[in-house]
Amino acid sequence: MYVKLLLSLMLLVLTVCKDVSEDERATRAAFIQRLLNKQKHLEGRLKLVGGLNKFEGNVYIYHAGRWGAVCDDSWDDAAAAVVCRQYNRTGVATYAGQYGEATEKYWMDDIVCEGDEPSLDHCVFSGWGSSDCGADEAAGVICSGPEQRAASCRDCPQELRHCQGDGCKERLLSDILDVGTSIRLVGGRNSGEGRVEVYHNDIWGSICPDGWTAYEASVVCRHLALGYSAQALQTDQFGSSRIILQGLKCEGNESNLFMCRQRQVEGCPGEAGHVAAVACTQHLADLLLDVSAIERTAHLQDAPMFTLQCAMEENCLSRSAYEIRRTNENWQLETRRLLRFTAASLNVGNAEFRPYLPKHLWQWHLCHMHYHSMEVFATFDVLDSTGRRVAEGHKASFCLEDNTCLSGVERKYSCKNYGDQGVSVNCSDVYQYNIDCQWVDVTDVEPGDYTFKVSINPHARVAEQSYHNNAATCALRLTETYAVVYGCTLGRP
Ligand SMILES: *[C@@H]1O[C@H](CO)[C@@H](O)[C@H](O)[C@H]1NC(C)=O
Ligand SMILES: *[C@@H]1O[C@H](CO)[C@@H](O)[C@H](O)[C@H]1NC(C)=O
Ligand SMILES: *[C@@H]1O[C@H](CO)[C@@H](O)[C@H](O)[C@H]1NC(C)=O
Ligand SMILES: [Ca+2]
Repeated sequence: MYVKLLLSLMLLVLTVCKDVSEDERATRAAFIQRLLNKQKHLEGRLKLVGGLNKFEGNVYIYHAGRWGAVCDDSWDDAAAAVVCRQYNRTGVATYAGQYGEATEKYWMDDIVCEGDEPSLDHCVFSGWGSSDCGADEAAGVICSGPEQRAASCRDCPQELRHCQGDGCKERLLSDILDVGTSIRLVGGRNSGEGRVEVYHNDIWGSICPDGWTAYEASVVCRHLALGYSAQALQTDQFGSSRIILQGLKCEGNESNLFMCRQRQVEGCPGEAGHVAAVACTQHLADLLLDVSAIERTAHLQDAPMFTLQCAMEENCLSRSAYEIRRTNENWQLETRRLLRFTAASLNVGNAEFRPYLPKHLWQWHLCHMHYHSMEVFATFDVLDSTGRRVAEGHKASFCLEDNTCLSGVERKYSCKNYGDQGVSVNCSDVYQYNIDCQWVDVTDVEPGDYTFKVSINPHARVAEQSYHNNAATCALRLTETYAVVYGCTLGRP
């Protein structure tokens, strides 16, 4: 009986299908086309859900035909800046489903942005749909104010050469603060921490938390002879006072705060009551990038793509490689041109360098069979004479370990077997040129003279004594057949 019913149903379906007229088929095709167009149009689009207005809420992103949520692991204000830029606003991150639980599956997780990306999917993340987050881990943003004019200068290069207009004017702090002014820490649990106050026009006041980074905080600790900055805080936990200084910008190597500069900014965005604060310490790690190892080992390798599958999974190739894989049946036989080099960093500080993510958030990388404890430990860039990136900046994830140590020092950290990760004092973390992903994909770069820049701990996520030994800026000559890297100098990322 059921079988009979089923058969007649199938027959019915078959008849219906067969009877579709040309017209109907055309209508359907047009419908599907419209649907596809809509999907294309929406791809990468963001929406904010659950807030009081359209400028706040949990973040949802449209990809491959559906909306998906974003998980708050690694979510921060840099990511919020990318989201809010699409509303021409500045923003701060919210966590843990502040605007309700995620109502869609997670599309993105472990997002790490620098803040200047054109859209969220240009940030580093774990891959579409790859997430282990619960519904209560939805990431959100609060986008505030119309973005100030000066905000477009947030990434003004230190020398400001490329900046024009009022928003980019800078002056030395010593030009605007009273001669003999001092600075102090207030409200801390000990003399090494607190909110930072400066004295001006007969009052002590606070510093705007917007733009307060490890670099400014380092200078404050040095200025007060309190050692190094372990944390740059934007907080009200040490109380607050009227903000009288904004737009502060330091290189990080100044010996006192008055050698820093002030950018002209309008207003001081940030949470009410929050001010710039710092925690200083006498004990901190300090990675020193080995520039001679880069010069000594840099060379080209042409590698067939079938040997690069792991690398592709970890986003170590430039975009054209993925395009080739998508469009070319024999993509495995295509080759990529890789600029390989060794990156080694010695901890010359007086404390261990530890990853900023706690162990339970480390990511297992199946391809490379180890855990990554920092999403972005190093960046590799090839720039042309105008400073434009010509090879896609590659943000390498790493496992950190003691590969070699100075004599008399014992190796402690090892990536194997979910071991603890870090770099001990007087030990080096070494990424040999022959390790997977230890390269820049220069396949699409024309022969010529370029600048090659390697930076470790580029966003100062882990505090160090100095950041001016974390980046190598080198000359790169690329020919049809070989590459030379020379004249490297050490500086700040
Ligand atoms: C943001 O500003 C740009 C340039 O001023 C403008 O073209 C764009 O429409 C603005 N976007 C929104 C969402 O207001
Ligand atoms: C700080 O470092 C920059 C390079 O990043 C350098 O030009 C400048 O002279 C240094 N300043 C001090 C005070 O050492
Ligand atoms: C690290 O090496 C320096 C220079 O060789 C030495 O002065 C220092 O005591 C060493 N520190 C440790 C913890 O091994
Ligand atoms: Ca360093």
